[in-house]
Amino acid sequence: MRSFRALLALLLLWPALPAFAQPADVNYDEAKVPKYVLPDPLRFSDGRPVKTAQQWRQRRLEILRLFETWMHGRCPAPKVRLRAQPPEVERNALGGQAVRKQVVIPFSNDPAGPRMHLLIYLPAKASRPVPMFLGLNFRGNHAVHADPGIWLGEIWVQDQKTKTWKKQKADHTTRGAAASRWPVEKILARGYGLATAYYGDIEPDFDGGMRYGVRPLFFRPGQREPAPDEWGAIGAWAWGLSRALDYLETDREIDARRVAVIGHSRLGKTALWAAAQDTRFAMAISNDSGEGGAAITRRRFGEQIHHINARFPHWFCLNYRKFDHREDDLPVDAHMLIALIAPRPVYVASAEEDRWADPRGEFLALVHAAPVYRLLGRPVPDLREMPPANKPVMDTLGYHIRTGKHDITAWDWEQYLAFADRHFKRAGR
Ligand code: GTR
Repeated sequence: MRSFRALLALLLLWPALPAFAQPADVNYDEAKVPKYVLPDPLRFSDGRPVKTAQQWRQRRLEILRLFETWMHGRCPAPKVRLRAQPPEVERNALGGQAVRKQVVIPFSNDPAGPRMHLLIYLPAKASRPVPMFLGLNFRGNHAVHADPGIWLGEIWVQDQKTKTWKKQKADHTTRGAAASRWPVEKILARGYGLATAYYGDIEPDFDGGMRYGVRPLFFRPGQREPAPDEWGAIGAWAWGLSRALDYLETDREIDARRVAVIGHSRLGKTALWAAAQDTRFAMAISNDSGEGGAAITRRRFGEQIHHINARFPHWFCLNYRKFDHREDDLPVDAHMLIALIAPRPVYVASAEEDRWADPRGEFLALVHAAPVYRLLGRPVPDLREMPPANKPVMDTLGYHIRTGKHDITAWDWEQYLAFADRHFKRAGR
């Protein structure tokens, strides 16, 4: 009886509980954020100022190396183009509204090795190549939409008792389970396509999951773990996004020069890193990406480096652990990650109740990336004040803070569609 009551209390409390036990040393008091000095993106490491677009191109490479060395690790350059299998195409999907394509992209010749399953929806009535949103998903392609034609793939699940992970066929009852995060019909009606893949296809998201993913495919003979400056899981997922883009480039119905890479939370960190490295991505959208994504690391508010490295030791490169409790020594910060994407448009979004991700820190990264956009002659919105809730600001940079929780919602997508319209649908395109 007592345990029944406890269970009832837990169920009633459930919506109010944070998604995980918050560490005791987390700061949510703005007055306790210590003063910090950000590295200047417009100054070379040797102190010389960056005054021209030409100089910025050199400085950009310097910053990219710093992110590779200290935070995300180096990703291997693709030596060979992966050979995708011929896609399965359904021209009458979603009641005639969409063309659906599904394609298997093996990452090696080993039939048991990792492979990505890319799900693509295109508007059925497009008369010319369409611009796209491309993003990884958390729960498998079948969870993105209830469409019964989506392959029911394998996903990684953790056994709650033994805490061990295994890969198993997804349960058909989870079809469409994440549909609130993927307003497919709306995206199509606005003239865009959507491409998505399950992030666990590239590397499963747990400490020790590396051996089931793509990273070991690039080890030197005898190598068992990445060098301190070699990629972590976020690097692997970002690499996977670039391989998905390789595929989109081969599809004549898609305009691969207008692909926005998008992601929520850890996959928002991934989207930013993908766009920072791969200049083929025409736009980046970071939804609630927080620490290690859009949020300024030097602000000690919400999640910090030591929290993330302790809970997710596989996400960043080994060198990143040197900065636990030492964020001021990190040679980069989030504004430089955004600056790496300049002059391409970047949209950063926060949610009011998502204090763990530090909404103000996410906004400030845009503020401090803006000088790079200005140097490159790109208009930026007025970022003097953080806008009120649910009032987006957008130009080449975009930002909003939405009321509500850590999530990606239909309202968030409305803003991303408006942002994409602004940049992808200008006259002449
Ligand atoms: C949290 C993590 C965040 C964020 C989030 C997510 O637990 O601390 O950095 O990435 O997970 O991806 O859902």
